[in-house]
Amino acid sequence: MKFVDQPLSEADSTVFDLCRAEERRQLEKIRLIPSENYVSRAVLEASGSVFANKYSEGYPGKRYYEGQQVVDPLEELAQSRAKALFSADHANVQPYSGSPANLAVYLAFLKPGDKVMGLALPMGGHLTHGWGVSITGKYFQSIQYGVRKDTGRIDLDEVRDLARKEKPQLLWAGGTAYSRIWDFEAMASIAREVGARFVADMAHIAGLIAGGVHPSPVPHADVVTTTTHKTLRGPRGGMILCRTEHAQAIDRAVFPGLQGGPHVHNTAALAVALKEAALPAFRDYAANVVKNAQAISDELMARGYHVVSGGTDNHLLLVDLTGKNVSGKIAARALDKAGIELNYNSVPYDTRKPFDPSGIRLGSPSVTSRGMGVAECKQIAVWMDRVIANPSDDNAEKVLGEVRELTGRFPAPGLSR
Ligand code: DSN
Repeated sequence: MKFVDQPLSEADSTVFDLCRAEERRQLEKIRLIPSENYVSRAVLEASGSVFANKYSEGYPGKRYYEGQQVVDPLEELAQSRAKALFSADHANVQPYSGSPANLAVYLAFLKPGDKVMGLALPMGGHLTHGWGVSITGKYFQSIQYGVRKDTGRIDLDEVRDLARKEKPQLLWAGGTAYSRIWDFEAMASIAREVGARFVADMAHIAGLIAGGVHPSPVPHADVVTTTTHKTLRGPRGGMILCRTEHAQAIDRAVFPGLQGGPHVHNTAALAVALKEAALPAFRDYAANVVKNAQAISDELMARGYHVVSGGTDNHLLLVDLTGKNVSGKIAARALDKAGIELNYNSVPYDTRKPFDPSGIRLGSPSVTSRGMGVAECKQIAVWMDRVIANPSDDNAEKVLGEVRELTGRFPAPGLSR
């Protein structure tokens, strides 16, 4: 059985070459998708560790498989680091990602047909906060709040009025394309007033909260869900934090309610990422993420772009290209050819379809992980403007040369040159 000992390059040169090609792509591009990042070499190494071989259904000290002598302390370590980092009573580190983490909350607290309220997807929310095409909008009655047309921001008076009228049993805060600070305390008070549980999905901003540059929902929410791979800069995965009173319901909902065995190699990588996020350097990282996103936003606005809500308080911005006479998709594709990777996105009150919307969404977590600063981010906005003004292949090609020169000067964590 010689093949089991071969390195990837020999065992499967096709996949090896694809891995190298993706590594090169991630090195050469300016990666601006706000839900992505570069994990450290240590996180990458733990993700590919022998824990991938292990089944561990259950929780530490109560498993359905033997051989948990090493896995139990590992999971306890990840739990205790998560609790310490976010000052939470309880942490479940098993969700496979953000959507399963959110589904576990539904399973813990609701029955099909119960009423939930969340920020609508086209207004910057997430599918699993009750959007119609998601199971959360199909199996539950869903009420959706939005952002104001004139400000692009959530209006808490509108949220309160809607909650009083509809009386949801679960109220979500959090989103995927909302660039302003959430008032978690006010959202919690609305939930309390109408008798709803308050759940904050901090997936996008978990790293900003860990780094102390954004307010934490933990003191205010019954439950906090998150992915672990966005600004938090951990492996692909999910996590749930909650008050002690909800710990049992949440744990049961994750396993056996929704999932089987946790992905223990991800638990290992998460433990490493949580250690990294508690370091003083991570506070600088989080502060720089915000500064960099604001630098891109300011430069784009100075060049006549409509940034939704007039700017950003966090790591991302949403740009409405309606006034630029180019769709989000055409702009995103041209920018990709120029080595600038982001995603097309609906903007609030978009008149175009989600698959060909008016906006683009971008953010600073990845470029900040490479050590780029305000000067580089302003330059990125200048290149974006050049490409959007003329999305031809020839023009994109010219910008690509300059982009490569910049990325060549900034090594990426975890990647070899
Ligand atoms: N798909 C993620 C994002 O890009 O924001 C949210 O789950």
